[in-house]
Amino acid sequence: MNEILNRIAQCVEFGKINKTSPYPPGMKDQDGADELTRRALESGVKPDEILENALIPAMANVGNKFSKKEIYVPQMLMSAKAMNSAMAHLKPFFQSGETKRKGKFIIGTVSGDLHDIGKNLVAMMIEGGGWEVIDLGVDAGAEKFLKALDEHSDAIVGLSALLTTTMENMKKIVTAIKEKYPASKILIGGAPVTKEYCEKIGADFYSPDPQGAVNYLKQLVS
Ligand code: B1M
Repeated sequence: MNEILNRIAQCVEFGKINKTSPYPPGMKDQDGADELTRRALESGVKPDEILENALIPAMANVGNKFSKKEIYVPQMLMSAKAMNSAMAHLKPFFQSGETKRKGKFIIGTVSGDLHDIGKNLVAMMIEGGGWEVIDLGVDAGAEKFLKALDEHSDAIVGLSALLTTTMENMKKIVTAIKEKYPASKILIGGAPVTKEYCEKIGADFYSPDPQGAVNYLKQLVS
């Protein structure tokens, strides 16, 4: 069992989606995360074992390498695609409730802002960390976040902003959420955002990168 889990982890870490995928060149013609995950499930490996012992550690490595600038956005996106191809096989088990997730995470890019590449990376890393992600997309205002919280009041919230102008909308969203859900935890990030700004607007945590976001969520449930 360990061998197949190691192989899935390697596919995710190095971005090997499936057998026909030409990337990375060193893994050409080999099975990818897609085929190996299907085979692991067929041979009786449990979905949460695949998540905990292959996908999560692989994505943690990806996050750490990205934080240390050992890999860049394109490699991270390939890892995300490989992880998604594995997750497609696991999702039915999670959705049926047969396998438990660590919790729920609502994420969106704030009102007026259409940048979603960073937000998607954070969402993908958190999903890879074993959380259910509710992605509100881009241009999401307070109303949208509150509606999602009405449905998932135990969820942790993440806000992303890439513009100095739209960053100001984080304050409105944080204020509205804290007013209705004072116990909620809000994590913020995005290129112009800082720890000082996070403290100023009353958000709970600032992370400059996806791995920091994963670590924060992990620490909240440990
Ligand atoms: Co725009 N854009 N853009 N843009 N764009 C920037 C952000 C800009 C810095 C370019 C520049 O002028 N040098 C500038 C902002 C200036 C400022 O406000 N200080 C800018 C501008 C001005 C604009 C427009 C206003 C341009 C115009 O129309 N005149 C316009 C605004 C549209 C709008 O949003 N309303 C605009 C439009 C666009 C495109 C649509 C063309 C496109 C977005 C496509 C898309 O996202 N689907 C785009 C792009 C691609 C960029 C740049 C080139 C790249 C952004 C990106 O994806 N980076 C950007 C310049 C640059 O950064 N070099 C730029 C890669 C991504 C992985 O990084 O998003 O920072 P990032 O995410 C990081 C971290 O910040 C963190 O983790 C990620 C991974 O490390 N992170 C979080 C992000 N969210 C997080 C949340 C967390 C935790 C961590 O917790 C919840």
